[in-house]
Amino acid sequence: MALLTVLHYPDPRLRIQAKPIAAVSVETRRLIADMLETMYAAPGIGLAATQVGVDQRVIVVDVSENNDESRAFVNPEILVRDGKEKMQEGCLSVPGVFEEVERAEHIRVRALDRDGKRVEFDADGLLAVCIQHEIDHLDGKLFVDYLSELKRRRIRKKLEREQREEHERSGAAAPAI
Ligand code: GNR
Ligand code: NI
Repeated sequence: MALLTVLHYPDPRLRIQAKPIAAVSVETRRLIADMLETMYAAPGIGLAATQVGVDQRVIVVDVSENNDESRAFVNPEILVRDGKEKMQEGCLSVPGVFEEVERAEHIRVRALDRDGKRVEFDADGLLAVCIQHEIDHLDGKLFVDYLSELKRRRIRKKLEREQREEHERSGAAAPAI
């Protein structure tokens, strides 16, 4: 297993539309294992392949208390959306930012599991929010896209500054003035 690097907003790779997986393979299962390790280490309750620079439609989630209910979905699709719910969201690709987002309260999901078996199920609460957040990543969408332009711009500036400072701290040559 391996820890993967999580891309941070506004990295343009977070805007790539991920491609469906033709068949769940041993490589897919390796990606899932690495994504789960990365998600638990972060720690987070979900992770999309887009966030680790892989343009394939794979997500992992675990919304359990004890981090012992990992789920992986390949080519996930939302078949039905019902009701509305506001929840405070965060994102490993937008560190330190937490904002309310409105999403469907209940969803019906179709996907392949890590064995390539077709699954279909209903989700609500945190699981429904998390799955919608992860599928958005596969479509190049981030939770900050639901905020006002002003808020998003502030968040982008803050993260750009943090990434610049991190780059300087990690020993990059100072620009000659
Ligand atoms: O760890 C995460 N927590 C979270 C909280 C509320 C709504 C969505 C999430 S997903 C996030 C991990 C992440 O960035 N997944 O893409
Ligand atoms: Ni996220």
